[in-house]
Amino acid sequence: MIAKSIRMQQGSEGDKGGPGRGTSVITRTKPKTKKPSLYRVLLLNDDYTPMEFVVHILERFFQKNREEATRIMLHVHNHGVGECGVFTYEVAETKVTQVMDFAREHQHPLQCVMEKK
Ligand code: TYC
Repeated sequence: MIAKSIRMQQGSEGDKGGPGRGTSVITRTKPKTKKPSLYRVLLLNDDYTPMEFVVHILERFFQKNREEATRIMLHVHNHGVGECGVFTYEVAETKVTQVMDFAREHQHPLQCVMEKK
């Protein structure tokens, strides 16, 4: 976002610091509060990963309770894809890596991806 509100400060003789006469600095008056872009972390369905393993992933890495984890797992199973959560870029990237590493360790073909909202 581009700051809309700026104010001119004129330098003058006798100033403690800052620019001298005839020079100026622009000072931001409005707090800069850029909202970070958000990313969905998605699980993809496959025919081989056990349902219970997917529920465990959702509990362990996405802090879902058993009921919510089961609901999301069944949604992915029935629709092919489903949302585990929405995070900033670095957090989403970490979740995807954690899930992919854990699935690979257990030799399941589960796929986890992120997409910009
Ligand atoms: N389709 C899998 C099965 O029938 C279960 C499953 C659900 C797999 C969700 C992946 O992301 C997934 N065992």
